[in-house]
Amino acid sequence: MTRIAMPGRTTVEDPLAVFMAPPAGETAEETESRLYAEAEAKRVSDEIDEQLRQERLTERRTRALRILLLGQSESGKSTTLKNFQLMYTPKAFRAERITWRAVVQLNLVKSVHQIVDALTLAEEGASGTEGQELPTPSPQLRALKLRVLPLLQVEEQLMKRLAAPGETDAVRRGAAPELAVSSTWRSTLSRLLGATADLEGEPSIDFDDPTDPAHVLNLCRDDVQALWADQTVRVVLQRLGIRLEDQSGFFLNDLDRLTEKRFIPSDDDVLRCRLKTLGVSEFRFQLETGSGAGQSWRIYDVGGARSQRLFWAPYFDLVDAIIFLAPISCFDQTLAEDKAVNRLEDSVLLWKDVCENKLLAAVQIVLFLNKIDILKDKLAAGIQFSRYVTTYGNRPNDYENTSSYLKRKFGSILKEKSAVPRQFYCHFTAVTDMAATQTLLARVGDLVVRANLKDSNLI
Ligand SMILES: Nc1nc2c(ncn2[C@@H]2O[C@H](COP(=O)(O)OP(=O)(O)OP(=O)(O)O)[C@@H](O)[C@H]2O)c(=O)[nH]1
Ligand SMILES: [Mg+2]
Repeated sequence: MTRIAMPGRTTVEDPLAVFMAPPAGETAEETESRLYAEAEAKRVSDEIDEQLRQERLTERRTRALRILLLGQSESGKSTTLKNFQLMYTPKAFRAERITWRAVVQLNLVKSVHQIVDALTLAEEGASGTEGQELPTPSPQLRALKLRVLPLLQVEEQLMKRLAAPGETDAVRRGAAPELAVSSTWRSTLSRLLGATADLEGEPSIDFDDPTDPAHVLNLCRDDVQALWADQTVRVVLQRLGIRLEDQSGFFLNDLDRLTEKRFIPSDDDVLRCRLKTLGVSEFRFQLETGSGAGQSWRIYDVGGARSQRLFWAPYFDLVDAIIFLAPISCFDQTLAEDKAVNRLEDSVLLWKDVCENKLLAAVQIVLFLNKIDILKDKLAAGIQFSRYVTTYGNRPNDYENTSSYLKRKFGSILKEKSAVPRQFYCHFTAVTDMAATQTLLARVGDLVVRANLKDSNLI
């Protein structure tokens, strides 16, 4: 007979053991039939459990799983969303190419605009960021600059065409105007521009339309090429601290292809072009094949600029997981919306806020330390990490050391700020790298599915 010890008392009989014990004086035959009946009862009970588990599984699967993309402006949220769209709804994604064509053209012209502005500063005798003298542009270079000026009108025209009604003023403010649109406006525009689509969902483009910016771009191609290759231009940009090649939406190295009159952006162009998000956009899809078939998903992409962050909170109690993007290449940059704030510092503060937010205490966060390709280029170009991140001290100015330093920093914040302990899922990414990103996103999806099943005691 089983006895259990009760503190401060004499031992008593375990009531469950008493209840479960075989009847006294049971014959061998009775034992056999009792054991059979017990096994049968267990089988039926297991069958019912399994049935309930399957029902709960189906119920879980019909509930959409939600991922929220967070991070400062230009951290790569919309680019991550584009990867999801390319993976799961490629036809619909490609049907929007006509809008992306205009965005790529706009991005290209923006780089030309920056060169023109830099040359104007040099002509006016301005000095560089460290007080250095800027070289004086030669008459030939000045003539070249004048020849590309029609492109600034193209920029104006594209901005007007792409901006949602009423948004034009907001985006034109400031020295470096940036176009920002909401996802609803983008799809409307896509439909307006490519009024018809072929059977593959490809929009048809009227390449002969004389107002198509491709015509001016094509005419200015050689001059832009010469401008970008000019040594004086390179020195002026360098002394002004402008690294066009590290900026979002840099396409000057693809000039030949982009200035073709029949240019259609590739998937890669669409991932690399820059269009700032306004508001929140939701992408829905359902998996058709594989182990997660039937599972519905919602991905939410928000605007990351400071004025946009107030729209985040309403999504906090809806989500199953967060992908937080911190662009670690921007250690030497400041926020477009506040020149006094270092971008890396802003990402770290935002990460702290997200980790300690009570509404998100039970939400799994996956961190993407993004733009590692640009980080590598900057370090290779000799830009000193410790000059901007003084706590880095005199450690080597290379990718291995800087990236692992940042990973530790973000990891320790997660540990310190999470009310409920969380696993630290951290990946070094370049979300413009389609193949690597899509593999990673599939793994993140699996993680969310597993966490969701575990929460419901289904695994
Ligand atoms: N080279 C490189 N470019 C990247 C990477 N990730 C994003 N970009 C580019 O950076 C730009 C900004 O990315 P977005 O995805 O628009 O940034 P966002 O976080 O949505 O920005 P907001 O909408 O303003 O909040 C785009 O031109 C992207 O192509 C990366 O890892 N490497
Ligand atoms: Mg965005």
